Parts: sequence; C-alpha cells; structure tokens
Amino acid sequence: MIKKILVANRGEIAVRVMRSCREMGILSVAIFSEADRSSMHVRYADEAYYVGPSPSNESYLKMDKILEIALISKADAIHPGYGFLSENTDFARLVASNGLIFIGPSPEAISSMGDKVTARKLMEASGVPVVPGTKKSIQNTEELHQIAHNIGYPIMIKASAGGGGKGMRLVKNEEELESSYNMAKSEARSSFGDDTIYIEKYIESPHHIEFQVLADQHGNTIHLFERECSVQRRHQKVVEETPSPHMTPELRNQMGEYAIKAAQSVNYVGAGTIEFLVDDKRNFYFLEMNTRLQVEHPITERITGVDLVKEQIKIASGEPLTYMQNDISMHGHSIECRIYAEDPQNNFMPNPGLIRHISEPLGLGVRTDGYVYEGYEIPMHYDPMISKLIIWAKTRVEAIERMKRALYEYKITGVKTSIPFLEKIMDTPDFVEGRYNTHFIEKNTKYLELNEPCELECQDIAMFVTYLDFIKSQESQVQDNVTNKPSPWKEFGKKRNLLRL
Ligand code: MV4
Repeated sequence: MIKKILVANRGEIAVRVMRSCREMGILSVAIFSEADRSSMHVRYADEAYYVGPSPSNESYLKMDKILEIALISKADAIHPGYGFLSENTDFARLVASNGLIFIGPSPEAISSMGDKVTARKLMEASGVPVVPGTKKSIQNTEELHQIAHNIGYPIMIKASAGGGGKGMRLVKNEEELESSYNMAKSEARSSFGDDTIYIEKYIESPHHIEFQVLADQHGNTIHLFERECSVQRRHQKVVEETPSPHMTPELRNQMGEYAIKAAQSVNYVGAGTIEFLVDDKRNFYFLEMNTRLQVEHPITERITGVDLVKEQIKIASGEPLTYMQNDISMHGHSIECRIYAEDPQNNFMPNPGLIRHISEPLGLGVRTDGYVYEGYEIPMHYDPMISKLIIWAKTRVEAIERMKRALYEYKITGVKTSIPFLEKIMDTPDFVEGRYNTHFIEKNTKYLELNEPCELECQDIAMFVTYLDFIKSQESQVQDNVTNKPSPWKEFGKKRNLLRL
C-alpha cells in the first residue's frame, strides 16, 4: 500500500497531485529548488526537502538527488507530474530498481512511445491508422528523395526523438528537401542526441484531438473521451475543451477504440494520452502518445467525474480500475484556459515577477488549478504558466459565457498575464461557432489583437477617478447622499462597461 508519495515537480501540478494524496490519506513530500523555497507546493506538502539550485537541471532534473530524498523521507512512490522527469526512462528505471513505485507506465512503454518511428511501427502493426509516411527512419538522401516523391508534397520531416513540434519541418517541394532534411537532422542531433529522421504526408488543416486512457496492471484499458486541443500558439496549447465541437458520436467510439488499442500495443499501465490529427473529412491519424498526466487533464475530470490522479495512484498500487468502460459517461461541457505570466502585447514575452494582487474567480462551475498567491514572486527559471481556469456548464454556449464571466472576475496585478488574450479568444466567431482547427490563432489575428490599453489598467483608472469623485462629494455636502444624485459607484459601473466595448 502507498502511504507516502514524493512529488517530483513544482507549481500547479505538484499542488494538484498533493490534493488527491490528501483526500486519499496519503502523505506528500515536496522537493524544492532555491527559487521555490516559498512556493505553494512546499507549503501544501506534509514534508519538504531542498533539492538544489534554481536551474531545473540542478534541481527538478537531478535524478540521484530526488531518489535520495525519496529514500530518506521513506516515501513509497514518486509521482513525476508532467514535464521534468515524467517521460524519462532512466528515472522510471532508477525509481523501480530502488524498490520504489514510479507512478506512471513501464520504462519500456515510455521508450517505445518516445521513439516516434518505433511508435508508428507498433501502431501500424496493431491496425491503428497513422499519418501516411515512412515505415522506418531515413537512411540516406537517395532514399529521402525517393520516399518524399512517393508520399507526394507537401511533406513533414520529423525527428524520431522529437515530439510536441520540436525538430519538425514542413517541406513544400523537392527544391527545399535536402536542406530541410540536413537542418532537421543536425537540429535533432544537438537537441536530442539522436538524429533519426522520418517523413510524413503533411495534413493541411488538422484538428489536434487527443484521447485520455487509463489502464491498470490487470489488463483493463478504458478511454475517457477526447480533448480538443487545436487552439495552440507556437506548439503551446492555449485553450482546450471537451467534448470536441468537431466530434460525432460514431467517430468518438471509433477513435476511442483505437486509443485503447494504441495503449494496449505497448502494454500501457497508468494514465496516458493518444494524440490524433483529424482532418475536415474526419479522417484521423495517430500522431504520438504522451505517457504522462497532461496539463489539460482537468476538463476530462470535469465531464466524467473521474479523479485522474487518484486513479493513477490506485493503478500504481496494483488495484484494478474503479471504472469499466460502461461506467464512463460524459456530462455537460468543459473548457480550460491556460493563464500565463506573459505579455500578450509584447509577443507573449514571459513576464515573471511579484504578484501584487490576485483575486480568483469563484462560483458555479468554476475551478482554478494554480499555485501563486499575493506577495509570491514568480521565478524566471520555469514555465510561466501560473494557473488553469477550468469551466463546466451544461452546454458549450453556457460554458463560453461562464468562461467570460470567470475571466472577467480574474484579477492579477504585478505581472502581465494572457487573460486579455483569452477574453479575445472567447469573443472570436470561429471559436464561438466551434469551427476551428490548428490554424485558429494565425487565422484570427484580426480578432485577437490587443491594441487598446490593457483592460485592467482602464478599470484601475476608472476606479481611481470614481473614488476621487466620491471623496469630493463627501467633503462638499452630506446632503448629496439623500438627494437623487446618482451614486458615483453606479457611474463607475457605467464607465467600466463603456471601457469594455
Ligand atoms: C503534423 C501536422 C501536419 N501534418 N504532422 C505539431 C506538434 C506535433 N505534435 C505534431 N505537429 C503537427 N504535425 C503532419 N504530418 C501539423 C502539426 C501541427 C500541429 C499539430 C497539433 C497542434 C498544433 C499544430 C500546429 C502546427 C502544426
């Protein structure tokens, strides 16, 4: 039985994992870097240990040090969260060989799926549709030309060790082929230490739709429907929703079956995600599998009622799944907005710094998964995501309305955030109508531009002017209060609404 878990992560996901631990009566152990001494995950945990200096490779990526802390603290298991060591086979092996439980899949499953050429081969063998392309890696330029010609342009050159958009190149014609190949190869060598390259047919305007799966150690595998993740900026997800507006019940069943097949083909155990590209004609292709809990997991939790972290922990302790496929149903609609400490008016430059004020939205159907608090200084060493706003409502239309309400209530000062940009997305016709693909952001720059001053600044100014008015009226005549002169706060409301136009 698992009684204590070391969470090998930081920020919102560390807090998220510890919350489930607390509900299960499991003790949590935090690790923290120099920059994270006063971070929320350290405060939330039952125990916390210093792991190293601020840079990730001296702290959250230090496998030996983390293992040492796990042994010292007598943790039974390690939860890696996402990012950092979550998909590192060496770490998964190290943890297991020291008698601890790694809360995740086997090192073999991580490594098969981490190598995209191997993953494609395995999927093809199991009958899961993959993007048309090479069956093995490209050996030389002769082969490159031949295969590219057979597939037909445009094509995509990808690094087998890549994923998530890293080491990827679009090639429109034969002229660009060799130089793109050489660039991709040397990029892959320097980024991943592996220059294995493969080619795929370019899918023109795809949707990025992924399926959540859960598999236990007893051979049960289920799926928990899809997440639509096409709203991305430079391969970084911005908004996710479930169900996907592009989905049909038939397609969902079909893709869900293939997602289960994909997981079973690597004897997958734990929570995982199968990514697909889906075209306008609803042809779908396996893209890659993420062998970890994902940032956007809460929207699935919200429509299915399943606590994915609890399931991960139960699976890791050897328990059978709490749910069989027929127990899983979806209820309503859920949308997640990722809130980054970035300046949307300055090319989304990371904007770490001191949180002067934060007031988070509440009310029916609102969940925030965050970790920052008033007076907290966001370190510059890590991902600038500060929070996720997860909305639930009965219908998609109501979920968008509620998201807009919650974004309106979300007040953060001290750092610039992506909130105004997210508000623009919620007002963009293509999004509102649910007709968007991976080109959504570049296609809608007109709607997404933020050229007026930051809304929050305007509100602050309006508030200040109103306050001055109020003080002045107090000084002049007490009479005003009983005359029919309108309240200055009502005037403030009007000004604010004007500024929102
Ligand atoms: C593709 C593609 C079109 N055709 N592969 C980007 C991230 C990585 N997971 C794979 N990606 C893509 N692969 C083929 N054969 C288009 C993309 C892509 C994309 C995919 C998902 C979400 C956003 C994207 C934005 C640009 C390109």
